[in-house]
Amino acid sequence: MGVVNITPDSFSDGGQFLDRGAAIAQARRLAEEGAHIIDLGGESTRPGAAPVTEEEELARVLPVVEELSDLCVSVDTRRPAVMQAALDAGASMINDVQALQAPGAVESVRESKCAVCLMHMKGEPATMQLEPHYDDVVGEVKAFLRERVAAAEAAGIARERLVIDPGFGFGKTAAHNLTLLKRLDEFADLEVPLLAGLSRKSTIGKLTGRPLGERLAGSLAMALLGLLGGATILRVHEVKETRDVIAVWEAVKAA
Ligand code: 9MG
Repeated sequence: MGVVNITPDSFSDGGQFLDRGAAIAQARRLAEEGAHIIDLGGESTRPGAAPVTEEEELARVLPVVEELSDLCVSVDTRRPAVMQAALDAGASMINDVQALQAPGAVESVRESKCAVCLMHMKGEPATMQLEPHYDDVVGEVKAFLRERVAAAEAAGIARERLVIDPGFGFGKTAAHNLTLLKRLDEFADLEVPLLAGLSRKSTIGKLTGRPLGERLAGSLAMALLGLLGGATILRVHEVKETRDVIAVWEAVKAA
């Protein structure tokens, strides 16, 4: 899954693709490099990001979705109205960092055949990194995802449409993120495909001391650890290099 943020202030590529043409070109480049899914976002969930109105989010995302109708497009949004409009415009997946908890979110996706990513986040983006606490981070994240999968199924969204994501960096310290990554294989018993978003995240900065623009090696190491832990979708900024990691990992598995 290749990331294209159509925002002025996303944590890793804010401002780069706010221009519609640049966002479309970046999506096409990532697809050519081997991304199977393009994840478009019009709202930054970075702590401290300026709030965006629903109208602005729609204006950022919809024209780009419409231009990419030949690709498998995911839209990263928490807003039911944006989900609905994105699906009408041709999106194939909704990536919801709030796991369809907003009122009306389940209804927005239920009638479509789209895939849905249910992600764990503790708290709200603005405050989630203020001393997050867990007694058992793996157990609590798993219990949340189990409950959200059950709620989606009960609402009529078939399990085959669902993807789960522990939400690295969303209300988690570096230590929480590392524990989740080390024990990622424990999510297998939820029997839903696992997405991991580790690319360029602040834990890499913490471990390596590198600023955002210099986290490629750390991101690739994280990608490999995600694969080893059972992730089948990697949400990444650098697709070409991540494809190489996957090629090496697949060759070793097949040897
Ligand atoms: C939107 N977004 C930013 N980081 C993410 C992650 O780790 N997973 C998912 N599903 N979405 C993310």
